[in-house]
Amino acid sequence: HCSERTFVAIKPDGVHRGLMGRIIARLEDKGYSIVALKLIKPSKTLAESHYEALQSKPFFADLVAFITSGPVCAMVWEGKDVVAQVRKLIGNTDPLTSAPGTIRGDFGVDIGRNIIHASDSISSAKREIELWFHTQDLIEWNPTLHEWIYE
Ligand code: YYY
Ligand code: MG
Repeated sequence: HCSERTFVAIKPDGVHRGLMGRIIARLEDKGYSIVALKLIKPSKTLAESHYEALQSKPFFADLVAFITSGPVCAMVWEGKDVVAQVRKLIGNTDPLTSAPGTIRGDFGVDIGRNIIHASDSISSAKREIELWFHTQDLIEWNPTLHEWIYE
């Protein structure tokens, strides 16, 4: 029940603004477990592959320049329905329409500085985890709190 995984990245604005700890705390507080974490200055190739579906968008070059400026806090999180639930926790793409209480709704103003990325489907999660991490860097562990989070 808790083997679903998602890729989450705190973007350079979130790292520069000192939001890493608070964002990680929100995901821990919800009941999800962290499987991998690294601070990385992504290459242009990595950023372009990550956002390959947006290649034709007018903001693509700015988006890639922003992400590659680094640092990015890249993570994998695990738990029941984690893909959809983390999308809910981060809020709408445009912080002006993301609900208060969401990460983007609480911490962001501008769509091009919306703090955080999270995979939008199970298939994109799989693709993004493989793109950002080696299999051996995904840590298998058994949080003892699971007994109090899952029935
Ligand atoms: O998945 P999500 O991040 O919520 O939105 P996407 O539509 O995948 O766009 C990725 C990324 O691109 C978004 O987080 C900010 C940026 N962006 C932008 O700068 N301007 C837009 N009009 C749309 C997206
Ligand atoms: Mg997206």
